[in-house]
Amino acid sequence: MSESWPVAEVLSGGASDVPTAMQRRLYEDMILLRSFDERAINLQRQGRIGTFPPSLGQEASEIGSAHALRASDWVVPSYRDHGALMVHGLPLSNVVLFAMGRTPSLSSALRALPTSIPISTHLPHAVGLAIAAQKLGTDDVALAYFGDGGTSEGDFHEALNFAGVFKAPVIFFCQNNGWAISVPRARQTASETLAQKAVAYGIEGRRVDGNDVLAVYQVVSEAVARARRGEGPTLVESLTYRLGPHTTADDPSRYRSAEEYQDWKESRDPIQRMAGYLMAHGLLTAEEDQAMRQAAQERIQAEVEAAEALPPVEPAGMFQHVFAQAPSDLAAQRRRIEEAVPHA
Ligand SMILES: Cc1ncc(C[n+]2csc(CCOP(=O)(O)OP(=O)(O)O)c2C)c(N)n1
Ligand SMILES: [Mg+2]
Repeated sequence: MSESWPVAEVLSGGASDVPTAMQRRLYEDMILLRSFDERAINLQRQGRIGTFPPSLGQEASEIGSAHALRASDWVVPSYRDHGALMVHGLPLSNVVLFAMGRTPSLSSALRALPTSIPISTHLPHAVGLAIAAQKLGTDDVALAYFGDGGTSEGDFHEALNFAGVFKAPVIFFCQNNGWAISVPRARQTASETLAQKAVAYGIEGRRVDGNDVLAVYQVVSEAVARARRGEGPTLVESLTYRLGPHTTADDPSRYRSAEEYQDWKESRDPIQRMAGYLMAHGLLTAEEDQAMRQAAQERIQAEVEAAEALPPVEPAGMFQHVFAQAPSDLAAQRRRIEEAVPHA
Protein backbone atom coordinates (compact mmCIF):
# COMPACT_ATOMS: atom_id res chain seq x y z
CA MET A 1 0.00 0.00 0.00
CA SER A 2 1.41 3.36 -0.96
CA GLU A 3 2.07 5.87 1.83
CA SER A 4 0.29 8.54 -0.14
CA TRP A 5 -2.80 6.43 -0.51
CA PRO A 6 -5.54 9.05 -0.60
CA VAL A 7 -8.79 7.33 0.22
CA ALA A 8 -9.14 8.59 3.79
CA GLU A 9 -9.25 12.14 2.52
CA VAL A 10 -12.62 13.67 1.70
CA LEU A 11 -12.31 15.82 -1.37
CA SER A 12 -14.45 18.92 -1.42
CA GLY A 13 -14.70 22.39 -2.93
CA GLY A 14 -12.27 23.58 -5.61
CA ALA A 15 -14.79 24.88 -8.09
CA SER A 16 -12.44 26.91 -10.21
CA ASP A 17 -11.84 24.29 -12.91
CA VAL A 18 -15.51 23.70 -13.72
CA PRO A 19 -16.76 25.99 -16.52
CA THR A 20 -19.51 28.42 -15.48
CA ALA A 21 -22.04 26.98 -17.93
CA MET A 22 -21.52 23.53 -16.42
CA GLN A 23 -21.85 24.89 -12.88
CA ARG A 24 -25.27 26.32 -13.73
CA ARG A 25 -26.27 23.17 -15.57
CA LEU A 26 -25.39 21.04 -12.54
CA TYR A 27 -27.57 23.26 -10.37
CA GLU A 28 -30.45 23.26 -12.86
CA ASP A 29 -30.43 19.46 -13.08
CA MET A 30 -30.39 19.13 -9.29
CA ILE A 31 -33.51 21.34 -9.15
CA LEU A 32 -35.15 19.20 -11.84
CA LEU A 33 -34.36 15.98 -9.98
CA ARG A 34 -35.68 17.22 -6.64
CA SER A 35 -38.84 18.59 -8.25
CA PHE A 36 -39.35 15.27 -10.00
CA ASP A 37 -38.90 13.30 -6.78
CA GLU A 38 -41.40 15.51 -4.95
CA ARG A 39 -43.90 15.04 -7.76
CA ALA A 40 -43.31 11.28 -7.86
CA ILE A 41 -44.01 11.01 -4.12
CA ASN A 42 -47.31 12.85 -4.67
CA LEU A 43 -48.19 10.54 -7.58
CA GLN A 44 -47.52 7.53 -5.38
CA ARG A 45 -49.71 8.92 -2.60
CA GLN A 46 -52.50 9.42 -5.15
CA GLY A 47 -52.18 5.82 -6.35
CA ARG A 48 -51.02 6.85 -9.81
CA ILE A 49 -47.64 5.08 -9.55
CA GLY A 50 -46.35 2.22 -7.39
CA THR A 51 -43.53 2.20 -4.86
CA PHE A 52 -40.93 4.85 -5.60
CA PRO A 53 -37.34 5.31 -4.29
CA PRO A 54 -36.63 9.05 -4.08
CA SER A 55 -33.13 10.50 -4.19
CA LEU A 56 -33.89 13.51 -1.97
CA GLY A 57 -30.60 14.75 -0.54
CA GLN A 58 -28.47 12.81 -3.00
CA GLU A 59 -28.90 15.16 -5.96
CA ALA A 60 -25.27 16.31 -6.02
CA SER A 61 -24.01 12.73 -6.19
CA GLU A 62 -26.44 11.72 -8.94
CA ILE A 63 -26.08 14.80 -11.12
CA GLY A 64 -22.40 15.56 -10.58
CA SER A 65 -21.30 12.02 -11.39
CA ALA A 66 -23.42 11.52 -14.51
CA HIS A 67 -22.29 14.81 -16.04
CA ALA A 68 -18.73 13.47 -16.03
CA LEU A 69 -19.72 11.07 -18.83
CA ARG A 70 -20.22 11.49 -22.56
CA ALA A 71 -23.07 9.91 -24.52
CA SER A 72 -21.07 6.86 -25.66
CA ASP A 73 -20.22 5.85 -22.07
CA TRP A 74 -22.36 3.39 -20.13
CA VAL A 75 -24.54 4.09 -17.10
CA VAL A 76 -25.27 1.00 -15.02
CA PRO A 77 -27.91 2.05 -12.47
CA SER A 78 -29.54 0.75 -9.32
CA TYR A 79 -33.14 1.58 -8.38
CA ARG A 80 -32.36 5.05 -6.98
CA ASP A 81 -30.49 6.40 -10.00
CA HIS A 82 -33.14 7.97 -12.23
CA GLY A 83 -31.23 11.26 -11.74
CA ALA A 84 -28.13 9.86 -13.41
CA LEU A 85 -30.22 8.24 -16.13
CA MET A 86 -31.98 11.55 -16.78
CA VAL A 87 -28.65 13.31 -17.26
CA HIS A 88 -27.56 10.54 -19.63
CA GLY A 89 -30.70 11.02 -21.77
CA LEU A 90 -33.54 8.94 -20.34
CA PRO A 91 -36.88 10.80 -20.63
CA LEU A 92 -38.51 11.28 -17.23
CA SER A 93 -41.76 9.92 -18.67
CA ASN A 94 -39.90 6.63 -18.88
CA VAL A 95 -39.20 6.75 -15.14
CA VAL A 96 -42.90 7.40 -14.48
CA LEU A 97 -43.87 4.47 -16.70
CA PHE A 98 -41.46 2.16 -14.88
CA ALA A 99 -43.01 3.23 -11.55
CA MET A 100 -46.43 2.46 -13.05
CA GLY A 101 -45.27 -1.13 -13.42
CA ARG A 102 -44.71 -0.93 -17.14
CA THR A 103 -41.64 -1.98 -19.07
CA PRO A 104 -40.96 0.99 -21.33
CA SER A 105 -38.43 0.19 -24.00
CA LEU A 106 -35.10 1.96 -23.75
CA SER A 107 -33.85 3.74 -26.84
CA SER A 108 -31.00 1.75 -28.35
CA ALA A 109 -29.09 5.05 -28.54
CA LEU A 110 -29.17 5.33 -24.75
CA ARG A 111 -26.13 3.61 -23.32
CA ALA A 112 -27.66 2.45 -20.07
CA LEU A 113 -28.58 -0.92 -18.64
CA PRO A 114 -32.05 -1.43 -17.20
CA THR A 115 -32.40 -0.49 -13.54
CA SER A 116 -31.13 -3.20 -11.18
CA ILE A 117 -33.41 -3.89 -8.23
CA PRO A 118 -31.23 -6.70 -6.82
CA ILE A 119 -28.36 -5.06 -4.97
CA SER A 120 -24.99 -5.07 -6.74
CA THR A 121 -25.85 -7.82 -9.24
CA HIS A 122 -25.27 -5.22 -11.96
CA LEU A 123 -21.66 -4.52 -10.98
CA PRO A 124 -20.13 -7.51 -12.82
CA HIS A 125 -22.15 -6.43 -15.86
CA ALA A 126 -20.59 -2.99 -15.69
CA VAL A 127 -17.16 -4.63 -15.72
CA GLY A 128 -18.23 -6.68 -18.74
CA LEU A 129 -19.32 -3.55 -20.61
CA ALA A 130 -16.04 -1.87 -19.76
CA ILE A 131 -13.97 -4.84 -20.95
CA ALA A 132 -16.05 -4.94 -24.14
CA ALA A 133 -15.26 -1.25 -24.77
CA GLN A 134 -11.59 -2.03 -24.16
CA LYS A 135 -11.64 -4.96 -26.62
CA LEU A 136 -13.45 -2.88 -29.23
CA GLY A 137 -10.60 -0.38 -29.03
CA THR A 138 -12.77 2.55 -27.90
CA ASP A 139 -12.03 4.67 -24.85
CA ASP A 140 -15.60 4.50 -23.54
CA VAL A 141 -16.10 3.81 -19.85
CA ALA A 142 -18.83 2.33 -17.65
CA LEU A 143 -20.10 4.08 -14.51
CA ALA A 144 -21.91 1.80 -12.04
CA TYR A 145 -24.14 3.10 -9.23
CA PHE A 146 -24.80 1.36 -5.93
CA GLY A 147 -25.10 2.08 -2.20
CA ASP A 148 -23.20 1.51 1.02
CA GLY A 149 -25.25 -1.65 1.59
CA GLY A 150 -24.19 -2.86 -1.85
CA THR A 151 -20.59 -3.23 -0.67
CA SER A 152 -21.60 -6.23 1.46
CA GLU A 153 -22.68 -8.26 -1.57
CA GLY A 154 -20.43 -10.86 -3.17
CA ASP A 155 -21.02 -9.33 -6.60
CA PHE A 156 -19.35 -6.10 -5.44
CA HIS A 157 -16.15 -7.95 -4.53
CA GLU A 158 -16.15 -10.11 -7.66
CA ALA A 159 -16.63 -7.04 -9.83
CA LEU A 160 -13.79 -5.08 -8.21
CA ASN A 161 -11.49 -8.07 -8.38
CA PHE A 162 -12.14 -8.71 -12.05
CA ALA A 163 -11.93 -5.01 -12.92
CA GLY A 164 -8.57 -4.73 -11.16
CA VAL A 165 -7.05 -7.75 -12.89
CA PHE A 166 -8.16 -6.62 -16.35
CA LYS A 167 -7.70 -2.87 -15.73
CA ALA A 168 -11.27 -2.41 -16.91
CA PRO A 169 -12.33 1.19 -17.66
CA VAL A 170 -15.07 1.20 -15.03
CA ILE A 171 -15.96 3.58 -12.20
CA PHE A 172 -17.68 2.05 -9.18
CA PHE A 173 -19.70 4.93 -7.76
CA CYS A 174 -20.82 4.07 -4.24
CA GLN A 175 -23.29 6.49 -2.72
CA ASN A 176 -22.74 6.15 0.99
CA ASN A 177 -26.02 7.69 2.17
CA GLY A 178 -25.58 6.42 5.71
CA TRP A 179 -28.29 3.77 5.58
CA ALA A 180 -29.25 0.54 3.83
CA ILE A 181 -32.97 0.78 4.55
CA SER A 182 -32.78 0.60 8.40
CA VAL A 183 -29.20 -0.72 8.66
CA PRO A 184 -26.75 2.07 9.52
CA ARG A 185 -23.39 2.31 7.82
CA ALA A 186 -21.61 1.33 11.07
CA ARG A 187 -23.37 -2.06 11.02
CA GLN A 188 -22.59 -2.64 7.35
CA THR A 189 -18.83 -3.14 7.57
CA ALA A 190 -16.00 -2.85 10.09
CA SER A 191 -13.87 -1.04 7.48
CA GLU A 192 -13.12 2.55 8.45
CA THR A 193 -14.10 3.76 4.98
CA LEU A 194 -15.79 2.13 2.02
CA ALA A 195 -13.24 3.60 -0.40
CA GLN A 196 -10.41 1.69 1.28
CA LYS A 197 -11.89 -1.54 -0.05
CA ALA A 198 -10.27 -0.50 -3.36
CA VAL A 199 -6.81 -1.17 -1.91
CA ALA A 200 -7.39 -4.91 -1.56
CA TYR A 201 -8.19 -5.13 -5.26
CA GLY A 202 -5.26 -3.02 -6.43
CA ILE A 203 -7.41 -0.22 -7.80
CA GLU A 204 -7.76 3.49 -7.08
CA GLY A 205 -10.07 4.63 -4.27
CA ARG A 206 -11.42 8.13 -3.61
CA ARG A 207 -13.75 9.67 -1.03
CA VAL A 208 -15.65 12.74 -2.02
CA ASP A 209 -18.10 15.09 -0.32
CA GLY A 210 -21.18 13.77 -2.09
CA ASN A 211 -23.25 16.84 -1.25
CA ASP A 212 -20.84 19.13 -3.10
CA VAL A 213 -21.84 18.82 -6.75
CA LEU A 214 -18.66 20.46 -8.04
CA ALA A 215 -16.43 18.13 -6.03
CA VAL A 216 -18.37 15.07 -7.24
CA TYR A 217 -18.13 16.26 -10.84
CA GLN A 218 -14.38 16.80 -10.52
CA VAL A 219 -13.56 13.54 -8.75
CA VAL A 220 -15.62 11.43 -11.16
CA SER A 221 -14.24 13.34 -14.16
CA GLU A 222 -10.72 12.48 -13.00
CA ALA A 223 -11.68 8.82 -12.55
CA VAL A 224 -13.22 8.80 -16.04
CA ALA A 225 -10.07 10.37 -17.51
CA ARG A 226 -7.87 7.72 -15.84
CA ALA A 227 -10.10 4.96 -17.20
CA ARG A 228 -10.00 6.42 -20.72
CA ARG A 229 -6.19 6.54 -20.56
CA GLY A 230 -6.12 2.82 -19.79
CA GLU A 231 -5.15 3.33 -16.14
CA GLY A 232 -7.93 1.14 -14.83
CA PRO A 233 -10.88 1.35 -12.47
CA THR A 234 -11.69 3.62 -9.52
CA LEU A 235 -13.94 3.05 -6.53
CA VAL A 236 -15.50 6.38 -5.52
CA GLU A 237 -17.18 6.67 -2.11
CA SER A 238 -19.54 9.61 -2.29
CA LEU A 239 -20.48 10.71 1.23
CA THR A 240 -24.08 11.84 1.21
CA TYR A 241 -27.36 11.38 3.08
CA ARG A 242 -30.80 10.13 2.15
CA LEU A 243 -33.13 12.87 3.37
CA GLY A 244 -36.25 10.96 2.37
CA PRO A 245 -37.49 7.44 3.02
CA HIS A 246 -35.78 4.40 1.47
CA THR A 247 -38.88 4.12 -0.68
CA THR A 248 -42.43 5.39 -0.37
CA ALA A 249 -43.11 2.15 1.56
CA ASP A 250 -40.65 3.10 4.33
CA ASP A 251 -40.86 5.26 7.47
CA PRO A 252 -37.34 6.37 8.49
CA SER A 253 -38.56 7.94 11.75
CA ARG A 254 -38.73 4.37 13.09
CA TYR A 255 -34.97 3.86 12.90
CA ARG A 256 -33.12 7.17 12.74
CA SER A 257 -33.12 10.26 14.90
CA ALA A 258 -34.76 13.55 14.04
CA GLU A 259 -31.52 15.31 15.06
CA GLU A 260 -29.48 13.40 12.47
CA TYR A 261 -31.98 14.28 9.76
CA GLN A 262 -32.18 17.95 10.78
CA ASP A 263 -28.40 18.26 10.84
CA TRP A 264 -28.05 17.08 7.24
CA LYS A 265 -31.07 18.99 6.01
CA GLU A 266 -30.14 22.33 7.55
CA SER A 267 -26.40 22.41 7.05
CA ARG A 268 -25.60 20.14 4.11
CA ASP A 269 -28.48 20.25 1.65
CA PRO A 270 -26.71 20.02 -1.75
CA ILE A 271 -29.14 22.34 -3.53
CA GLN A 272 -29.01 25.08 -0.90
CA ARG A 273 -25.22 24.83 -0.88
CA MET A 274 -24.93 25.21 -4.63
CA ALA A 275 -27.49 28.04 -4.72
CA GLY A 276 -25.51 29.88 -2.05
CA TYR A 277 -22.26 29.35 -3.92
CA LEU A 278 -23.62 30.46 -7.32
CA MET A 279 -25.33 33.54 -5.90
CA ALA A 280 -22.29 34.55 -3.86
CA HIS A 281 -20.18 34.38 -7.05
CA GLY A 282 -22.68 36.33 -9.14
CA LEU A 283 -23.46 33.29 -11.29
CA LEU A 284 -27.18 33.08 -10.46
CA THR A 285 -29.87 35.61 -9.57
CA ALA A 286 -33.00 34.95 -7.52
CA GLU A 287 -35.07 35.55 -10.67
CA GLU A 288 -33.07 33.00 -12.68
CA ASP A 289 -33.42 30.53 -9.84
CA GLN A 290 -37.19 31.02 -9.86
CA ALA A 291 -37.30 30.61 -13.65
CA MET A 292 -35.34 27.34 -13.41
CA ARG A 293 -37.79 26.02 -10.81
CA GLN A 294 -40.77 27.02 -12.94
CA ALA A 295 -39.27 25.39 -16.05
CA ALA A 296 -38.64 22.20 -14.06
CA GLN A 297 -42.30 22.05 -12.97
CA GLU A 298 -43.50 22.54 -16.55
CA ARG A 299 -41.20 19.89 -17.92
CA ILE A 300 -42.24 17.39 -15.25
CA GLN A 301 -45.93 18.08 -15.89
CA ALA A 302 -45.41 17.33 -19.59
CA GLU A 303 -43.50 14.12 -18.81
CA VAL A 304 -46.20 12.87 -16.41
CA GLU A 305 -48.91 13.67 -18.95
CA ALA A 306 -46.99 11.81 -21.66
CA ALA A 307 -46.71 8.73 -19.43
CA GLU A 308 -50.36 8.79 -18.37
CA ALA A 309 -51.60 9.30 -21.94
CA LEU A 310 -50.52 5.80 -22.98
CA PRO A 311 -53.25 3.14 -23.07
CA PRO A 312 -53.23 0.75 -20.08
CA VAL A 313 -51.22 -2.44 -20.38
CA GLU A 314 -52.89 -5.78 -20.83
CA PRO A 315 -52.52 -7.88 -17.66
CA ALA A 316 -51.44 -10.96 -19.64
CA GLY A 317 -48.44 -8.93 -20.84
CA MET A 318 -46.62 -10.02 -17.69
CA PHE A 319 -46.19 -13.47 -19.27
CA GLN A 320 -44.39 -12.11 -22.30
CA HIS A 321 -40.62 -12.32 -22.72
CA VAL A 322 -40.22 -14.89 -19.95
CA PHE A 323 -40.51 -18.32 -21.56
CA ALA A 324 -40.58 -19.16 -25.28
CA GLN A 325 -42.74 -22.11 -24.29
CA ALA A 326 -44.58 -21.47 -21.01
CA PRO A 327 -44.57 -24.23 -18.35
CA SER A 328 -48.05 -25.67 -17.80
CA ASP A 329 -48.74 -23.83 -14.52
CA LEU A 330 -47.91 -20.44 -16.07
CA ALA A 331 -49.93 -21.26 -19.17
CA ALA A 332 -52.91 -22.05 -16.90
CA GLN A 333 -52.48 -18.76 -15.00
CA ARG A 334 -52.37 -16.90 -18.28
CA ARG A 335 -55.59 -18.55 -19.47
CA ARG A 336 -57.32 -17.63 -16.21
CA ILE A 337 -56.31 -13.98 -16.57
CA GLU A 338 -57.37 -13.90 -20.22
CA GLU A 339 -60.78 -15.31 -19.28
CA ALA A 340 -61.19 -12.84 -16.40
CA VAL A 341 -60.09 -9.79 -18.39
CA PRO A 342 -61.67 -9.68 -21.86
CA HIS A 343 -59.28 -8.85 -24.72
CA ALA A 344 -56.29 -9.42 -22.45
C1 LIG B 1 -29.65 -8.99 -3.51
C2 LIG B 1 -30.64 -8.19 -2.72
N1 LIG B 1 -30.76 -8.39 -1.39
C3 LIG B 1 -31.65 -7.67 -0.67
C4 LIG B 1 -32.46 -6.74 -1.28
C5 LIG B 1 -33.46 -5.92 -0.45
N2 LIG B 1 -33.00 -4.53 -0.33
C6 LIG B 1 -33.44 -3.57 -1.17
S1 LIG B 1 -32.68 -2.11 -0.92
C7 LIG B 1 -31.75 -2.71 0.33
C8 LIG B 1 -30.73 -1.82 1.04
C9 LIG B 1 -29.71 -1.24 0.08
O1 LIG B 1 -28.96 -0.25 0.71
P1 LIG B 1 -27.83 0.55 -0.05
O2 LIG B 1 -27.02 -0.37 -0.89
O3 LIG B 1 -27.11 1.35 0.96
O4 LIG B 1 -28.62 1.49 -1.08
P2 LIG B 1 -29.65 2.68 -0.79
O5 LIG B 1 -31.01 2.06 -0.73
O6 LIG B 1 -29.25 3.33 0.49
O7 LIG B 1 -29.56 3.61 -1.96
C10 LIG B 1 -32.04 -4.06 0.56
C11 LIG B 1 -31.39 -4.91 1.59
C12 LIG B 1 -32.29 -6.56 -2.68
N3 LIG B 1 -32.99 -5.63 -3.36
N4 LIG B 1 -31.38 -7.29 -3.37
MG1 LIG C 1 -27.41 3.36 1.48
